[in-house]
Amino acid sequence: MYRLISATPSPYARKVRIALLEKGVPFELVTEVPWNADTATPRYNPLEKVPVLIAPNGESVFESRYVLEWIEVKHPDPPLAPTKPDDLLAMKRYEVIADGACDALVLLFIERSRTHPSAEWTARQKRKADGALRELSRTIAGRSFCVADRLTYADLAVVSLLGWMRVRMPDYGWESLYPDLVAYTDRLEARPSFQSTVPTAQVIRDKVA
Ligand SMILES: N[C@@H](CCC(=O)N[C@@H](CS)C(=O)NCC(=O)O)C(=O)O
Repeated sequence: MYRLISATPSPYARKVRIALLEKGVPFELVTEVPWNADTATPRYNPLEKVPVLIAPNGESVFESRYVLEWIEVKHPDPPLAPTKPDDLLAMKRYEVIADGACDALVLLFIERSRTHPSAEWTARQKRKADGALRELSRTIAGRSFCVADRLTYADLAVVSLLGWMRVRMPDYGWESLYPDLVAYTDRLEARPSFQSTVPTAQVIRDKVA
């Protein structure tokens, strides 16, 4: 049986959880708080981040986009990547934007936890997230799926980003700016694999910044 080292709010881990559920691959969910000093995460990933997928033979696979590629190779059915080359590239572009926005927002989230957050750093990361959301709205508005009229890793990435924002940054204001993104993400959030992985906050006990 697979084991997935995950964190309840993690947008990166959520993509992997949804992919395994959509493909009907059984796994044991191991929940960690990767920011805490006593997390087991470094035992499985030298980069000390979740998600980490541990295969039945003990192999550990980390870095969410690589984990998804790995799953797609090992468990191709049902496919979550398009076959047409241009659709594949379009899917990857969405993943880059959504994961990049997550990266900026996680930095912003950590910065907010400092006693004296840097206004410059905060503005820099927010600018990136704002730009990503603008681009996602421009390209997704009115669509049911990002590419190829069916569920792909692009949708997993975009919905995981927006779901994380709802939990960790409820004051961000993207929902009033981008009603098209709300309609898109709410439709997908109704799928069982998305419903059973809705993010929840975790308390980070230790000082990390
Ligand atoms: N690029 C990584 C990002 C993963 C990531 O940043 N995970 C966060 C949780 S949401 C984490 O484990 N952070 C702990 C740390 O950076 O020390 C991926 O896609 O897997």
